[in-house]
Amino acid sequence: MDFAYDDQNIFAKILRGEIPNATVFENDHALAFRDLYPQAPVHVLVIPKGPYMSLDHFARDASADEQVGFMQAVAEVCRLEGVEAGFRAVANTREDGVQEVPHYHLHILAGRNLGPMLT
Ligand code: DGP
Repeated sequence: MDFAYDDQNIFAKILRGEIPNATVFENDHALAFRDLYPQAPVHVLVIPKGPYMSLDHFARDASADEQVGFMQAVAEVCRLEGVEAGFRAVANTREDGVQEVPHYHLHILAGRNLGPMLT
């Protein structure tokens, strides 16, 4: 699998500070910010700071520190957003997964019953 990364994608621009975002949490390896088009009362995107285009790219090539830092950011988002009743984590991937932005991001959705996963 060739994971070509396009550094002109919108989330790369957010990471470079070229586009504003509503930050929820940030650490050395990840940034979490609110989705511009929320589909639930809580809709946060967690992205790695490194140039990874998808979940499988990140899982294959990111260092252990990057992967731990990313998951710690997920845990912090859950804590800060108070998702005791539950949440859904989604990583849309490439064409069939209908991924719009080619920088790996995990959607964290919560705050209402999200219904069945597949439609
Ligand atoms: P997807 O690639 O299909 O998993 O979803 C991309 C998500 O990114 C979508 O829910 C809308 C969100 N989004 C797109 N552009 C921006 C932006 O400029 N800022 C923020 N905060 N979210 C964005």
